[in-house]
Amino acid sequence: MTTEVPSPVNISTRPDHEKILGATTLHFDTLDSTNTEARKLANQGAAEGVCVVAREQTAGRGRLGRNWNSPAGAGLYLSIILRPNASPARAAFITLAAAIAVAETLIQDFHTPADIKYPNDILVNGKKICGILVESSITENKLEYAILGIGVNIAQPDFPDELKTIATSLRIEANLGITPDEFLEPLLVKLNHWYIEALANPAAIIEGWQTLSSYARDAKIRVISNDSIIEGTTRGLTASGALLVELDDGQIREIVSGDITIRSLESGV
Ligand code: BT5
Repeated sequence: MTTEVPSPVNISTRPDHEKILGATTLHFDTLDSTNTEARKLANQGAAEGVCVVAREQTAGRGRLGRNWNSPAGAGLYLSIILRPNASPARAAFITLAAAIAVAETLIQDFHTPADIKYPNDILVNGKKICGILVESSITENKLEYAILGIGVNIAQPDFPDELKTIATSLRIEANLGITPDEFLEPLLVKLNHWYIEALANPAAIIEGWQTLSSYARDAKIRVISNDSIIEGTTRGLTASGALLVELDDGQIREIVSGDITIRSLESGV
């Protein structure tokens, strides 16, 4: 029995790109998940910065195996291999750095008001336009590699019923007729910048994230995790990237990204 191995339809290189991320980009037509493909390449020794892009994903995923809706040509689906010389704890900064890069691209390059919800959602007008999934490979307490997966809704005119009230796209919000590839270029520039900051100057990530997120400070939220629900008011990020929440009785809790869902008690988003 032979199994079909997907192969890229195009490989673009940016030789004059002084930066690392996306210096080589493999473009696929259909993949199950760009994160799975990037992980396979990383296990085969692919270099830091190799970027995998698919026009369509048949099994795009979010955290804990949740589904990421990935119709052909409508969204940007990309995964980048990262090999930071850093401790596993630094992976949290990669998620925060990527969120800043996506939000800045929406705001600066496409004039679309973007907000960041801890830990991994980018929202426009209260609906999710982008999700980020960082999957790490850790050996002997060292980060061997991390796969940074980003899905951005670009050209969807609408969404399936189950996503209609929570998802949006650049086309819906800004009425822009751009393609996923046109979003990729400015995004890579910002990802390069913020990835370098995540490794060299994490305080800049904390600062940048807090500036862009309306959830960072004084937001009344509910935090839902596997075993508990708490409500309180946000009090910024710690130096290690956890979200501080003050409960009604004045106690302060540190929320670490993991599998949590946050809802605003004011807007419900
Ligand atoms: C995420 O998970 O938000 C991370 C999504 C990462 C997707 C990228 S695409 C490229 C790369 N390859 C992959 O296979 N994945 C990454 P989470 O926080 O668990 O949110 C998932 C939830 O978002 C789902 O349960 C739905 O409720 C919702 N959702 C699914 N598809 C969506 C879409 N296209 N737009 C907005 N929301 C969506």
